[in-house]
Amino acid sequence: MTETRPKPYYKEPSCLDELVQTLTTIFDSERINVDEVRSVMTNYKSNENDWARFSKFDPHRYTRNLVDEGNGKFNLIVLCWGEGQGSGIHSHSDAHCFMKVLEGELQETMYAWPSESEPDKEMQESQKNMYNRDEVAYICDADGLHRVENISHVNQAVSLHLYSPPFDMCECFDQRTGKKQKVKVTFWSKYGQRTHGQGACRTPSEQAENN
Ligand code: 2CO
Ligand code: FE2
Repeated sequence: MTETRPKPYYKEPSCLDELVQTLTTIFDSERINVDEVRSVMTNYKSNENDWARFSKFDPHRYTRNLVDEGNGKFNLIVLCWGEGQGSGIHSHSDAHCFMKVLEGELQETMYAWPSESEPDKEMQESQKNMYNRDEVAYICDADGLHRVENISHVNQAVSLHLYSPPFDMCECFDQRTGKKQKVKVTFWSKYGQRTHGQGACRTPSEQAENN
């Protein structure tokens, strides 16, 4: 079949506000083209002046800072990763997940979903990817699970995440057994203002401490 819809052209966003506007236009439509979103996010060139007000670090874990709610269609979030901080292994609640590095470098380790017929088995790593400034990663539940880490001991990292549809629960997995637990994900700040949530996809030991 031939494609009848003309391919829309989105000019390079010159700042974060322009990126938000373009994303809002794209997500207004029912069908999302993953490559289109990825290329628009890649074309925005990270400028700290745009995102400094969302960049907030916590000494204990990475933070999630809400930038925009995309007219209810997506959440755009700045995540701040201190040296050595990372997430547990998690899913994405049937949402598209785009992750663009704004500063530093992030390592993504992907895992296959644990098999229900083989409980208590160590989870299988399927891929490791490094992402540098301005690169954009994509994952959805059909691709598997991941953990994201700032493995640097000297540099912080900051990333911009788009989740569509927005979600506030995800599943966290224990690497050794594949056992999962539902976790609420919240925001460390919203629109630059501090909130009082914990905020992260937690590792199993963090969950044990707080639950
Ligand atoms: N999904 C994690 C979170 O929103 C970050 S890893 O990149 O998707 O907390
Ligand atoms: Fe994730």
